[in-house]
Amino acid sequence: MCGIVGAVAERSITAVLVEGLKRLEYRGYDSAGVALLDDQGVLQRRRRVGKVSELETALSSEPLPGRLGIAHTRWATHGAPSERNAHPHFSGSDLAVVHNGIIENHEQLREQLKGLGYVFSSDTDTEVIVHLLDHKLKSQPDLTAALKEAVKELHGAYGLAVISAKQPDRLLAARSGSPLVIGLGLGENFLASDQLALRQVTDRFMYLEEGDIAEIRRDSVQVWAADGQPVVRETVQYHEGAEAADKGAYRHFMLKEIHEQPKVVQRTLEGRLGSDHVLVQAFGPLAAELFAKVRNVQIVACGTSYHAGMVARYWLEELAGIPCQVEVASEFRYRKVVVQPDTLFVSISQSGETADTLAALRNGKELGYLASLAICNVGISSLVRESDLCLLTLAGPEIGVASTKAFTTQLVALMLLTLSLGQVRGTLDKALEAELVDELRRLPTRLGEALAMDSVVDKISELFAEKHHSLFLGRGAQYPVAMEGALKLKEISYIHAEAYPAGELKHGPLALVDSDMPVVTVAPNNELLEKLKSNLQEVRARGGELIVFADEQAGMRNGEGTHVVNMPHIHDALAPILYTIPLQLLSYYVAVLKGTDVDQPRNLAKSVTVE
Ligand code: HGA
Repeated sequence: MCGIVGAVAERSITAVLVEGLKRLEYRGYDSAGVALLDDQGVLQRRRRVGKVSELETALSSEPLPGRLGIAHTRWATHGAPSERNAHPHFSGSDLAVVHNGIIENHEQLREQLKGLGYVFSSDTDTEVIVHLLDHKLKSQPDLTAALKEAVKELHGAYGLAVISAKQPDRLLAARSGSPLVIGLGLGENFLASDQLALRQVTDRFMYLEEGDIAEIRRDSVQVWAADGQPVVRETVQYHEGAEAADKGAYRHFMLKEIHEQPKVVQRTLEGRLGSDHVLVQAFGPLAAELFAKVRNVQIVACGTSYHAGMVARYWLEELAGIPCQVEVASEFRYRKVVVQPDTLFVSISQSGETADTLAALRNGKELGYLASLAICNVGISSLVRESDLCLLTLAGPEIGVASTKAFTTQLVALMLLTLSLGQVRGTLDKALEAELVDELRRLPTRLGEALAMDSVVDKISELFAEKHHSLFLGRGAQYPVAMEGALKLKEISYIHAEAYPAGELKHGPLALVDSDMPVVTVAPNNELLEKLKSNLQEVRARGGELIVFADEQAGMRNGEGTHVVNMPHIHDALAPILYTIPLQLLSYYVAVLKGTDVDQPRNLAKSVTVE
């Protein structure tokens, strides 16, 4: 969501802050701002509505050099996106704060602070933090000590960066519920909400833990843990190629990430497959013992990750014979849940910082689940750290807001989970496991073949140019694939799209079908194909235009109002992964045709770290 960057150095760090914001812009982008201490010791800020480039333009016409500074890109939760609500927020002229997260008791604190004479200049929850800190400084003049006092009164989630003109030797950080990482330089140090923002200046990082407060000076870093005791956090050297944040020859990050799928799926499989079985140890040393006890699976996730969970439900029940429930995290976290004995709690999130999923995991831990497993793309995320087991999807940084390679690698990870559970519990036929392991090895090649249809799908996208609504249909494990296809189209082209299990069509949605309603269908060659063909006849009979992605062996032909795209043949169990590809390409090309902001669609943000 919002991005934070901070620096304390001997050189002017304005360019470092702006470059850091640009690298984080994919997470939230309604406004941006920077506060710097200039050489006269005056704290100054620039804030602009819109993208970081607006701020950059403002800074080039009115430069703002400084050696101590904080910066922010905002995705509003409290108060409209406007310049007065953009961070950094000030108290008086000496104290500045940027914040990721939500302060839940902001109304009560605002009233108290108003009573003390503070005047508010924004509608944000964040502004209470800076005035509260200023108030604490009156009785406790040391900035670090005052921050420790102030955070005790904050309820909710925060990642904070703080600077003061009166104590210009330090940059402060506080973490509770929103990630922060310190970047270690030589004679200069940095802070960010994601290490990606700092890859240009360092490859050494120190990740703050929940409840940590850090005092960052040019030549030292001191951290205190939640219990107030000094603590040393490990320094990690980061090796992932910095080029991941670059779109190379591609027009958009989304297209680049779609085309990366064969490579990242390959990477997610590496080291996890034996000759004819899945290596259960890939889930950690405790996995085999725990998996043997599993009798049920509860999956919790949001958005695209939820669709991955829905596919996994078909797999877990069909292939491994394990009952499975799947629920969106924002519902699960507030519901009274009855936990079946020996249930494995599985959370899925690209970032591992998704607020609803994290809260569901934390609640789940109180409810008596057998163990928790995170399927996640970020190894140092809260979700991974707080789960008993994890399997990382090795998709690399995903910059496009609409998730693509994170989804397919999640599916691969969930297939590995299905096969592992079936293997350990003895409910999966050994020959079938060996066959699927073989198919998984071939999957990157199959995905490459599906990607080769890029230009065919580009042509089909023209059918959507003037359309406002569409339907996506699938049966069995392809139903969640249809849901994911509809979500992608909504997210980036703003066309209303709904997904239905094809058999449900005649129970209502068929009433919507006419020549203005394209109907997209995924049709692998399985036992449901004949039934699906009948469903498609129902659509044609009402004049609906059909776009069918069908197995080359399914015998489906182009006809009037029916556009068939032949897909490479694949084992039915892996079809959901393959059929995702043309739907991603379709939404991408429709969005390009409509001229929308593909990588940063309106109203959305990457890594949803607020509730
Ligand atoms: N609540 C603050 C920060 C929002 C945020 O972290 N978004 O991801 C605001 O609305 O400014």
